[in-house]
Amino acid sequence: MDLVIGIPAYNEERNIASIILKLRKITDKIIVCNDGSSDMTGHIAEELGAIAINHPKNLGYGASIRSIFLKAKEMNSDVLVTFDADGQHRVEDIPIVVEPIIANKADIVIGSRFLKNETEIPEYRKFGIKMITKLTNASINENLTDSQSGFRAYSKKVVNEIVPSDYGMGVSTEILIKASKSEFKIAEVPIVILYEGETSTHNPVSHGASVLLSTIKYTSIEHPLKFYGITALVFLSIGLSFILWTIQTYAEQRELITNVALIGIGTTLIGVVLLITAILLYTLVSVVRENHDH
Ligand SMILES: Nc1nc2c(ncn2[C@@H]2O[C@H](COP(=O)(O)OP(=O)(O)OP(=O)(O)O)[C@@H](O)[C@H]2O)c(=O)[nH]1
Ligand SMILES: [Mg+2]
Repeated sequence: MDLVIGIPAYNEERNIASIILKLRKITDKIIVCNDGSSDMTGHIAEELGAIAINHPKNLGYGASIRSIFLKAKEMNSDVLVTFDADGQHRVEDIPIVVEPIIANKADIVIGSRFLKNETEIPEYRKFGIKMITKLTNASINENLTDSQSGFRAYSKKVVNEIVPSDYGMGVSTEILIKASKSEFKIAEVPIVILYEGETSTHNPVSHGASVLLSTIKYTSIEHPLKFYGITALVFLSIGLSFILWTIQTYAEQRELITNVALIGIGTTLIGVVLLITAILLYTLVSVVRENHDH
């Protein structure tokens, strides 16, 4: 079996050397996508014999996953494993993540951080990842525990067919949605995530918010009528009941409660905008899909 390992790396000079040296015991096909680092990441990767892709500037995690996918496709390997550069993933977990692909049981295998109890992820991160995973599950009809893990294995079929396009952390969800559309089988296996010292590249709040937003983007575009339509109906019914309340009190007491009226009008307007969005998006998505199929 021909295995290639892809590492997205941004300013990881502290960890990248030891990771490459450990991975070389498993395969000599190691792609490091150095995403415009301002440190020695790229040099170290090249010196240690990794296949280095250098982005001229920092484009984002997803852009690196895209570059890694394209390179792996060109190399025509049997399995692609994506592995973080910050030292949080264990090299000894790689065979576990690869196994279901070799056994032909899955096309994508996610190394889940939530299937073993010994993981020590901070509570706020757990909460965010679980919420985003729930949203992703609802959209692709799966029952995953960790849609955001960067430790994954992909079969040759997946690498040949899927071209990731999200430049940010939203790429994890994007790939799953595309995989689900192509009816690829997604499996999960337990991995251990290490939290030792400072490993995060991004501020957790902005990181969480941007992943949440892109997840909403991907899932809402799949079902625009459901997503925006239901929200619109909620706003409209609240808005209209406030307006009715205003009319009723006016009829009974000849008195206008301005606050209630304003809330009513405001909420109704938001509802109308959402309803229009739902219809527009639904039409747009249908037209695009039709053109796509022909
Ligand atoms: N190419 C690229 N890689 C990045 C970027 N930001 C982070 N990474 C890499 O993506 C991997 C995961 O990044 P982290 O910031 O640790 O994200 P995380 O593991 O989801 O979050 P933590 O739980 O805080 O560690 C590491 O290998 C980083 O080097 C970026 O802007 N570009
Ligand atoms: Mg990390």
